[in-house]
Amino acid sequence: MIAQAKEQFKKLFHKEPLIVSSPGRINLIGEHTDYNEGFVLPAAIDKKIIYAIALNGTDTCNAYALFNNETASFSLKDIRPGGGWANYLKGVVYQLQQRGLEVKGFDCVITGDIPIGAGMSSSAAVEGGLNVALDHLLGFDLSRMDMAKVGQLAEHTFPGVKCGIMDQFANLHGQKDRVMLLDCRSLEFTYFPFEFSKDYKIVLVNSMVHHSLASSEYNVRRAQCEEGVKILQEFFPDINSLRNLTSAQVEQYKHQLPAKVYDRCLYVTQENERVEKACAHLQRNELKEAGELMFASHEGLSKMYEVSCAELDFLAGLARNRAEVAGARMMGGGFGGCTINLVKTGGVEGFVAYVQQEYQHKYGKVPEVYVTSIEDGAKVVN
Ligand code: GAF
Repeated sequence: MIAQAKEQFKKLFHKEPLIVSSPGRINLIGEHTDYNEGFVLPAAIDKKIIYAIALNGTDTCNAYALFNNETASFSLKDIRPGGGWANYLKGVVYQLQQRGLEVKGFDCVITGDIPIGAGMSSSAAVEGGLNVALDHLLGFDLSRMDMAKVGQLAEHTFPGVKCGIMDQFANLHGQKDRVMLLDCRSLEFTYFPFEFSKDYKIVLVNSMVHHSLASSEYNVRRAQCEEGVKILQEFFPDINSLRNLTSAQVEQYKHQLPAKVYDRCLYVTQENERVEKACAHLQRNELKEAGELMFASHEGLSKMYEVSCAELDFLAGLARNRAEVAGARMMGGGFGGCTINLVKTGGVEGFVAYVQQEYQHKYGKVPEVYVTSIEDGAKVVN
């Protein structure tokens, strides 16, 4: 991919580019908790976006996407939302400008192998890659967390998804063979080794359903959580997010909340509790116990948070039947995309064959499967 991006860049722009590699992410557990100031357990992976990029001495940014052979250009003086994948570039540039940083015109070629709309956060990879590239080329000296905040705000203001910080954080802080526990309230995080990687593989199964509802319903879920907090503030005046509550406290006030809002709040508080328990199990190498929490997470996402779909439920159900799978659940924002499965190394082949056969039988299409490894975050490669 790097060679391809370089070659195309030279062909179009006749100079040597800087190369930046920017990964997608997985999340073991802790879904829809980040914008509720809760906990997440993500890692950067081997699927990535590649940038070949150089400054061009003008006020214009030119981009060429190798994955669909589309070009996009925009002026630094007049950045407005719109334009598919280019929206993410514009959002980053705009947010850097909002911080008072002087962005200069650039040319770039983008390619990658993160499947779009599969819940592996290709958008955060596009944002993070540009952040890292511009930081390097223009010497902004932003911290990785600041870059993550730029990407998150870009997403809020340009595509209009009111996302949390998990995806941008994971893309920019990933380390090889380490998962990260992020506290989305304090933004403190710890790395711990993915010790079980010898015995278990992270297998992503793509439902091949593209999440068209994702951005609108995502924002609805966020608003419902905020509504819940507002109502519960009457009983807990000090709270400002669901992170401040336990699931028992939410249950206690069930009748004060509209039914859907109650379900959303209960799911989030339970999921936060699951992340903490899962971490303890993973650190003791208790994969079965951690895996059970993943299945429970899926159940909550499907029934209470209502961000799954029939195909993802089917895939999680298939995994449930298999002895080689410790745990599985839908991953990311939902309404399509992948399930994440923790599968015994020796059982991967059998599991993949079983899932592909059953899924094809039911839905008439073969799911793509990615056996992933955990890798470094976004970085300059040359
Ligand atoms: C999407 C968002 F971008 C993340 O911030 C997170 O909320 C996730 O959905 C759900 O956990 O990937």
